[in-house]
Amino acid sequence: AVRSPQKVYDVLIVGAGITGLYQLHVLRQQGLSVRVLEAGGGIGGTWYWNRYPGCRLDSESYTYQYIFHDELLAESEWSELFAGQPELERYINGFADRFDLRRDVQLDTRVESMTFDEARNLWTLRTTEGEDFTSRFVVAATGILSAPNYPALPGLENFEGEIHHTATWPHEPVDFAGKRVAVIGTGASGVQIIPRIAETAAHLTVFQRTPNWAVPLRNRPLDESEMAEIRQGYPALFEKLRGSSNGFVHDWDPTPYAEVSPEDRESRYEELWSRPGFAKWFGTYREIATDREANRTYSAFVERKIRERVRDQSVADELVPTDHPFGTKRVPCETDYYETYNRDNVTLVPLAKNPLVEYTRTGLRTAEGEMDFDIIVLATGFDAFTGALSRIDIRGVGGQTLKDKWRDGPQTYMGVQVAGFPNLLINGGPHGKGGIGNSPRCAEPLIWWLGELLGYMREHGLTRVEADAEAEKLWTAHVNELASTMMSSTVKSYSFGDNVPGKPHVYVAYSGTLPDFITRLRENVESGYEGFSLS
Ligand code: NA7
Repeated sequence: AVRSPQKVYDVLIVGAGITGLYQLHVLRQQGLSVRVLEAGGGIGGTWYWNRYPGCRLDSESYTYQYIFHDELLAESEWSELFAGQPELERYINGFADRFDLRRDVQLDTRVESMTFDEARNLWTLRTTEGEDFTSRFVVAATGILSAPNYPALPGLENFEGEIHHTATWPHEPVDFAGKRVAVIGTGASGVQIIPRIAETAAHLTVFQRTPNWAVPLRNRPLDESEMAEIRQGYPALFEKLRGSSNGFVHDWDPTPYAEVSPEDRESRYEELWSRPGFAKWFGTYREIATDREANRTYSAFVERKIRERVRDQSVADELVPTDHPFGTKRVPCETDYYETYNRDNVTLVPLAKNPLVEYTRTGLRTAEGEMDFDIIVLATGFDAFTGALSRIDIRGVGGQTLKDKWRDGPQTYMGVQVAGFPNLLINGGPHGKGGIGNSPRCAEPLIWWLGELLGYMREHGLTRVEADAEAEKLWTAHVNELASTMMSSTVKSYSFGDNVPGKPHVYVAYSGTLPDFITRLRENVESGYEGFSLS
């Protein structure tokens, strides 16, 4: 085919989610030519794709919004303490309109490959439609939980009913009324959608591979006077978030666990339990995350709370996790989740006892026999941290693919670059802080750093940045060493790749704290980008 000469952008950003859009704004303000390529039919990333009933934040709404613009903050209105997907999607669209971002975003454009031209220091991105885009730099804002994970269950082509993954939910509402519905998966998405489906379905069958320690979200509406009060407190709040481990308003209680009497401990647990959101996770004694004995008392407390809510204790037996201590996997927040199992129209199937075998024409076959369903919902999560990038055919120096380089686990420098892949910059992938915890809070420091770096390179006429192999080796070792000390390193989770068949058991997240990461980035700028070769 004849191709017209390519416009060369300064930067192509892949992904128009919360991170990519703000990155666009920052880089464009520096006068760089930027284009955002977005696979979705709309902007918003997570809040565009995950449109399933019950989808909402587990971070307090006002801690999650963009915080860099005073006017935007002065106008901020949140209808609920934990906003639902529709409100978040509206918010992100409002943000894009306000800063006129849409003109530089191309929707329905999925990047299939990225190829680095060593002679010219340029990347060419090809879309699934065969369109090419060329740029000096690429920022991958592709998200840490964006590549859907499907069960490796045969026979999908035979199933004649409706089937939906929570992360690719259709725009037309799915009508569960009077239907026989299956949900596979009981992670953060599963516990949100399960109670909502149960409200109207004729029958809901939940297939659970591993139970989770879900805690009550305690969502509620926010009225104008409370919002006004919240706005008053913004400067102090944002300072607090920047100083917290993961950008949450809740942070560990440093009181030494051993100094608290069992009675005081118990009343502290009760007090935390009455509070909204992650207070029940990150508001506990720090040692609950590090010390098995401390953890045991809290896990026992949460177990009691679960059992109080489930009428049939043999069902409760299945719902209480036995494979992992509280907090060693992502703790889902729920509303009416456990009560859902008291309903006559809901059945829990523990897969350890009755594994799934295949899809059939009319439903699912388990070891015990066939079950018919009108609708199957896959709440089976994501190929986390690495999936979004390893699903793109990314070719760096010498034609090496990123997928190959990461075959035995990711290698990065600060999560932002990979040796052998110059000018490719990642915000929200393995080993970095971007997208972790309270996502916008944790992505912002890297958005800032990338702005500094690209501004600096332009000022100095530099066209190539690449992480040093040695820096990458040290950072990768640092990430793995931090991870090895955590209690969660003994547990199977998506942070170690365990949920995806064939993925190596290697830590793919990053467990350093937000303030530490911010300090590193600052020092990195001051040092003239130590660990990176600029030319
Ligand atoms: P999660 O948290 O990864 O949960 C996925 C769930 O699906 C989890 O219960 C998995 O069990 C289960 N799963 C995955 N594959 C299968 C197969 N093949 N068979 C049966 N069950 C399976 O994803 P979510 O979407 O809920 O949440 C992801 C993040 O999004 C969350 O952390 C929030 O930050 C937002 P497993 O535990 O792996 O045994």
